[in-house]
Amino acid sequence: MKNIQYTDNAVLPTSFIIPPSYNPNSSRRTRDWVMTETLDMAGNSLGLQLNHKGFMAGIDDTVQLGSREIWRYVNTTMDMHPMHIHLVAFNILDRTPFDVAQFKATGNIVFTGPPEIPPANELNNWKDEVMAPPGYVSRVIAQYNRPGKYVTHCHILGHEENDMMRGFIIMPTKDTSFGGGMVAGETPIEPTLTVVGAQPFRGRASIAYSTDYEQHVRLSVYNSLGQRVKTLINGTVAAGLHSMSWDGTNETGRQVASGAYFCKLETPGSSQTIRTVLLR
Ligand SMILES: [Cu+2]
Repeated sequence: MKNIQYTDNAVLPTSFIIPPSYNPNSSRRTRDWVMTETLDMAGNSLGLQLNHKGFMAGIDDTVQLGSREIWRYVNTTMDMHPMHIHLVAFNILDRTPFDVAQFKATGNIVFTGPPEIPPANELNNWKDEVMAPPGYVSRVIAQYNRPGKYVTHCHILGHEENDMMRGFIIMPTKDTSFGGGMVAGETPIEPTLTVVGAQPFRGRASIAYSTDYEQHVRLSVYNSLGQRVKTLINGTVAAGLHSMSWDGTNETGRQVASGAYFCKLETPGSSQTIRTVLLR
């Protein structure tokens, strides 16, 4: 066996960039997940449910692609449940105690104390799981950018299997009841641009960007001399995640040379450039 020696030149970053949190006022709707547990006469659990249904009971919840929602986990059970939303990053807003007996009797949420602000490790941060304590309404806010079928569930295996898991669908809808677009006072989170896949690329580069709201975007490719090689899109796009591909050709369809290229995403309020390298 060969004795390999090397020097590790890696340097720890002095700080991390944490993307800004969502403004709660930008939520288009609030969706409740009522968490219940059924017990037998001896107090043994017969199962746990979300909105009084199990996983196999079909899907009731459709979330508009690109929209933001506040989700409330309303925990009427005796236990803490770590609630997960699959493939969605959210901010934890707060947890508020409520009268469980009253809720069970009338269906009304009556709060019994002020909202409790999350501890520092949960505040202004990105999570995919929230601890939902018993007798509390736990609120999270997320933007639903990836179309498809997903689940929200308790992350304790014995709970999710018995039956604390529900599906939901993220898809474009014609729902305009929330007005669409931005809410007054909301600071827009500018679009983010990424090149997907291996770098340097051969053949086709996949470029993805997301926008918070419907707006005009221009996505172009420039060469290292600053000349525009190709415009990939120049028009109005809907809120959500979009992906485009660049096949290494210019406006006339000719293959361009190997080398570094710059993808530039421009909106009325922002401009962002990332580098990509084409190999022939
Ligand atoms: Cu649980």
